Amino acid sequence: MKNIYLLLIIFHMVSCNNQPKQNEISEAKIELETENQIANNNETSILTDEDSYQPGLDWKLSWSDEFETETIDKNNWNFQVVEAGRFNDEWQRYTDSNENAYIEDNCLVIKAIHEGDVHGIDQYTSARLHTANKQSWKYGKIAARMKLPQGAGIWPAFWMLGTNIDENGGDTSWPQSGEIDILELYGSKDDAVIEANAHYADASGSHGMMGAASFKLEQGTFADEFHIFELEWDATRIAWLVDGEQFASMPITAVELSEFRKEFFILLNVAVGGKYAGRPDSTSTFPQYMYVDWVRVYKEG
Ligand SMILES: [Ca+2]
Repeated sequence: MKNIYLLLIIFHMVSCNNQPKQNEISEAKIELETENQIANNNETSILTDEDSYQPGLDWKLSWSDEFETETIDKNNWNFQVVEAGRFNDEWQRYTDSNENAYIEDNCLVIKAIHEGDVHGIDQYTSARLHTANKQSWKYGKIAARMKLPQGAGIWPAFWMLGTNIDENGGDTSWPQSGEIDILELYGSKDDAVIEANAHYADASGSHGMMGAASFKLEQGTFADEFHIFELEWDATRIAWLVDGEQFASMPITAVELSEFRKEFFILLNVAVGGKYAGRPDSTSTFPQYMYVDWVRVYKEG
């Protein structure tokens, strides 16, 4: 009962701008009481904060995975099974084990496990899931509600690659294939900061990039609670948002940016260690979890 009372106080505090009508308050009270009962019945629930996400009036849902299936939907996702060191000297091994990626409480969970007693290459397992050859998109709003892992050497990402990349059966090598990083978090740097970036081949065919653009939380870390990460993408520009706040954008009309005017697929992974991630050390805690409540794609119109 105490919890319900507290929730009602919180509800009144957060809704004071909207001045809800009496019947709305009653409905909310019933809803909160129900939620409280569910929470009491399932105290291990990872969905501890409310999802009030709205994509905006101009956006219509065209695809989503809400992760409400019992197991990861193979119509959407591939497991990339990769040995340690293959990408960026990363220390983890990516497996297709349900120890490293699974559904829990209507979330996709990617779990980075430290298997040994020492830190170093091939001492960890994790997962890298992608939609290549199953789902791909050109333009729209690509969004996910996620709670991120943290700590030295931990490098989670929600990102996209061009469908023509040779790594997945295409005819084009990176970076000509294009890469859009919706979010990367470098636990060795700051667990309160995520970075956006985009990679392409410049006019001479060399690796070009937007350059990392950062978003820093005013308080806490991205491991504390769920946040909404969005990419808005059309023929003229790409923009990055956290919880509705745009923090980066890049025009893509230049001839050498044609990479970004074609189909991309989505990736979700948690890397451990390596050239960019830094090194796990005695301050790192394992296992580390990345929770994805949903991934949605909206079309404008
Ligand atoms: Ca969900």
